[in-house]
Amino acid sequence: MAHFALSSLRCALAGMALALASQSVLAQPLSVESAQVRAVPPVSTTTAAFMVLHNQGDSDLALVDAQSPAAEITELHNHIDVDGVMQMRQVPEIRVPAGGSAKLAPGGLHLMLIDLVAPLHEGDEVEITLVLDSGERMTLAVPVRRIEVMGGDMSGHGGGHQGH
Ligand SMILES: [Cu+2]
Repeated sequence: MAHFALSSLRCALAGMALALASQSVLAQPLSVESAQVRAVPPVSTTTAAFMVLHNQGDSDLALVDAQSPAAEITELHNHIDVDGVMQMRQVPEIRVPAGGSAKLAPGGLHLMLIDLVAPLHEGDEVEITLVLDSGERMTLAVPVRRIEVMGGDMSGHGGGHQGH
């Protein structure tokens, strides 16, 4: 009996190891298009990153966090209309429906890079890691580009980040 119990325990452990191994080789359901970071003057300590997220998977996914060595803080943001004034708000996640996409663009959803560790120059590449609700991560090398702003400048950003 003791022998039987031991071998079934081994079997369970082997099964667990197999499950972990197969999880780590799952194909990434997310692909990223047109990623770019806005070039800002050297005096600016914040900037934004834009991209289009495509979900080729069968189930909805969500971007829940982003990290970059180029900034002390990276947040997920959206612009909302408050009494006719566009304001930036931090959002807990950016959902990407199965078979669909989410567009991060000026005036809407974006990744906010706060407290840049060094000035960004046009043509530089910024490393950004996207963290999904599944725990999967995807690291991108995102080019810094000059991006025209629709509807005013980024002056709303300063007031939106009190406490940093
Ligand atoms: Cu922002």
